[in-house]
Amino acid sequence: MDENVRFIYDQVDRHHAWFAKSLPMIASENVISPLARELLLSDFGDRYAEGLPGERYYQGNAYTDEVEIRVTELAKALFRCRHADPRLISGTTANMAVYFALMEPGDIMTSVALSHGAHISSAKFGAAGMRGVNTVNYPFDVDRMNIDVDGTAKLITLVKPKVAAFGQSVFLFPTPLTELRDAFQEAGCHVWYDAAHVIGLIAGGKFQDPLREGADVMTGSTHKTLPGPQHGIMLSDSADEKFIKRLLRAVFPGVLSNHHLHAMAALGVTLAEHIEFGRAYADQIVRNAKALAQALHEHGIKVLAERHGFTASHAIALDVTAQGGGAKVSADLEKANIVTNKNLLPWDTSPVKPNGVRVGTQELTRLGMREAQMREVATLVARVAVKGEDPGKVAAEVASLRKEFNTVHFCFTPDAEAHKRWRMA
Ligand code: DSN
Repeated sequence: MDENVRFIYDQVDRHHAWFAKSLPMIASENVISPLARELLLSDFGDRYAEGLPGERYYQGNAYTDEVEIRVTELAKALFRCRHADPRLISGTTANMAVYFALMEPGDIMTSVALSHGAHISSAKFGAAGMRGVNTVNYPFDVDRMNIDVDGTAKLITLVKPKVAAFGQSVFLFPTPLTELRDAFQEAGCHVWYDAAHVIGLIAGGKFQDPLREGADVMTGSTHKTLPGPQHGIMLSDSADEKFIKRLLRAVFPGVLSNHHLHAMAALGVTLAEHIEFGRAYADQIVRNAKALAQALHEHGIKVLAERHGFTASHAIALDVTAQGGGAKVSADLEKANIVTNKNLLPWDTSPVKPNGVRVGTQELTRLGMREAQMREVATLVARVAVKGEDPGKVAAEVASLRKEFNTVHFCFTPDAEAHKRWRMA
């Protein structure tokens, strides 16, 4: 085998072996189901399909069109909405499409600040700023780890933004959209909810229901609490055809040419699986997050929003200032094969030296772990982060815990004959 090819295959093999004995707890990741994964290898990934089914710029889309129509219907059913666009190739691309559809350079958008957990695509130096959009941030209630409702209502009424944007990457509690309805009306603004982190919880009937609470448009990635392929989605329940047309045109030709048909097909499987298993999955994710937070708190780690039950989502935020800071703790945990990320806390002043660690339970839940395992995970984390034990020693116990949890749950069982028919030999 060519040396470069060998090298790349070797690294991927090593990565697989590493993750098989690790505790993956990055809040933005997940593992795809076997049936969905299989589709990522299909010939759909070699094809082009610009535009909408039946109105393509390429021939050869007979079956990809059928799939896209079905995936769109599944998304509309799961999210109970009139419009779904499964062509977005990522959450950030979906967000860029919102900027193209609803904002012009110079417009004002109100949004959550980065230090309060917002995503980089809403930042001045991210996609928002690059579209020329001026952002004004909401006041934040650090104790509740949520926007301050009264201050936010006042700000929206005063600033009258073109778009009021919501959504976070450290997304612990539902956004009080209903309470802000009057402010939206007074400002005459569009309401956009970036659901990337919590979209699987929303679909599973947990967290909140933004499209019923005042959001005109909801975007998301499809590989976090919705455990699908790395892809994106845009949803709206608006009955305004002109508004939907603006969204559609912003997706194509705005931010997309082709749209990664293999991932779109895999997303269809994920949506079908979430219709079947999503409620149970979302419920267990949140239970696990609460159990993990409580156990870490009992081990002496400062978990944010203690007075409010720590979290209502898949994620928890740890203040590890006392343990040496986010960079040190996440690096030490990685040596024990516990994979997390350092994260800014609301009061952090240096983005390169954050004092937080963000943790998510969606992937461990997908692997079948429940509250009892969360308590074991908390003990392993504390042995490294609080007691300063040798991470190498802890890694052996991480591997032994992981041994019992190595299959993907909350998904259909593959039918060996059906799904391997078209596979290349
Ligand atoms: N930056 C990702 C996260 O980890 O939240 C989302 O794109």
